[in-house]
Amino acid sequence: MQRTLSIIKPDGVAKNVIGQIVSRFEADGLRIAAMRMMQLSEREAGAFYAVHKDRPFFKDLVSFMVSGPVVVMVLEGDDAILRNRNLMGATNPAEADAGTIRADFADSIDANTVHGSDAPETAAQEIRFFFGERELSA
Ligand code: IDP
Ligand code: MG
Repeated sequence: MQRTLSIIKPDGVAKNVIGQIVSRFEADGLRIAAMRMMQLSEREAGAFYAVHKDRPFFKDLVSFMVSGPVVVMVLEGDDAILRNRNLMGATNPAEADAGTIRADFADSIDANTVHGSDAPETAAQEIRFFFGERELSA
C-alpha cells in the first residue's frame, strides 16, 4: 500500500471535470484517502513548487496555481505513485498518451490539469504539506 498526492489544478476545476478525474482514479482501484477544495495563496503555491524556484517557468506556474481553486487529495493503493503518474500522462499534454488525463483535458504544459507526486519521499512531503493526521485517519 502506497500513498500519493494528487492536485486537480485550476483548469481542471474550471472545466468542471473534478468528478471525471476522480472517477478515473477510482476506476483504476485507487482509493481517495483524503480530499479538500481550496484556494492556494502565492506563498503556498511557491512553497509547494519550491523545487522549481530557479526554473524559468516558476513565476507562471505559481500564477497559474493561484488563478482559481484546486482540489487536493491523497490517493492510496498498490503502487499509487506510479499508477497515478500513468493515469496523468506526460507533463506536456501534446506528448501525453491517448486516454490519459492530460491528453483528454489539458490545454498546455502550463495548464496541464493535474499534479502527482513523483517519488515516495516527495509524496510523503507533499501529503504532509496539505493534510494533517485527522484528515488522513479515515
Ligand atoms: P510534472 O507536473 O509532470 O511532475 P514537473 O517537471 O514536476 O512536471 O513540473 C511541474 C509543473 O511545472 C508542470 O506540471 C507544469 O505545469 C510546469 N512546467 C514544467 N515544465 C514546464 C515548462 O517547460 N514550461 C512551462 N511549465 C512547465
Ligand atoms: Mg513533478
